[in-house]
Amino acid sequence: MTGILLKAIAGFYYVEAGGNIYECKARGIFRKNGETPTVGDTLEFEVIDNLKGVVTKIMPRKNLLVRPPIANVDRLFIVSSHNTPAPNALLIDRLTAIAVNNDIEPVIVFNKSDLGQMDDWKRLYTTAGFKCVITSGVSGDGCDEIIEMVKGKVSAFTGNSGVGKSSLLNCMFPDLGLKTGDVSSKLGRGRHTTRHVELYPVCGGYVADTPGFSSLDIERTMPLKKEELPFVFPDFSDYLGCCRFTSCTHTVEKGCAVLEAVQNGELEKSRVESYIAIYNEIKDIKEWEKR
Ligand SMILES: Nc1nc2c(ncn2[C@@H]2O[C@H](COP(=O)(O)OP(=O)(O)O)[C@@H](O)[C@H]2O)c(=O)[nH]1
Ligand SMILES: [Mg+2]
Ligand SMILES: [Zn+2]
Repeated sequence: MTGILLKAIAGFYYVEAGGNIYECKARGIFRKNGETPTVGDTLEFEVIDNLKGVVTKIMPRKNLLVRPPIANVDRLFIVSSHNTPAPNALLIDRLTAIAVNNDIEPVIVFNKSDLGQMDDWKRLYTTAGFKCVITSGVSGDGCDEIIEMVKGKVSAFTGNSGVGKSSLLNCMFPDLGLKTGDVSSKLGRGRHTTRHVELYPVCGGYVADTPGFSSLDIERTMPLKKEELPFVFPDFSDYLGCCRFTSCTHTVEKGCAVLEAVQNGELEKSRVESYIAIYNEIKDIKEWEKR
């Protein structure tokens, strides 16, 4: 049998196949290989008794995000909110870069529309070529649009604590009953640091509510080469190859087509600022590791 891994708890793997959930153990070979079945994996397993089984094989992955660990993601919903906390362009830009680098389609969500308008944010990222949705987990604004995008796909929801990821998922799929809360509460702090990830089957697709990626996790576990960075900014593509120097890093150079596009108002300044910030971090990590 083959199925999709929904959650892994204490050595048990819960695999969905044909509408059933099988509680599986993994064969020792995985430990020897250094392979770990990861939520989102397609697994081959043998049924040993009713709804119990043994995982025998991990099918090849389309992609693998490391922290939180989740495999085979089709769409990454990058959630920000009107306030508490307000959108952070650098974080959004990091997450879109990770998504593009992993062959995942990013969708940028601006939540809590009941608290104020976020049209400028939506315009910025729509212009940069990304799908954007304005939502509210309170009024239900934009939820239909997201439900359409979730159908038949594996989707992960990420973004800072408190932006309303769990509330939004509950609003769309009330059966999930995810915990939501006040970020500043004591309980909230502990809960948001968890790395537990679970996939929930919803309308022919699967969604995961993630605790979010910290920027440290991104730098350490999903390294991007600085040479590859321009290519995970899809809005830069028209300008790449048009700079005066073929070795242009698009950070400080004279005759840089990317920097000129910012001057001309063709490229969003904040996008290029994020690019430069990430470029400099990557460069520094590389140098630090060489020592
Ligand atoms: N006004 C408003 N508050 C929201 C909305 N979505 C979530 N919240 C509140 O924001 C806080 C954090 O929500 P939660 O779903 O736990 O955020 P998460 O950490 O991203 O999962 C809670 O107090 C929610 O009630 C929304 O669309 N509008
Ligand atoms: Mg949450
Ligand atoms: Zn350049």
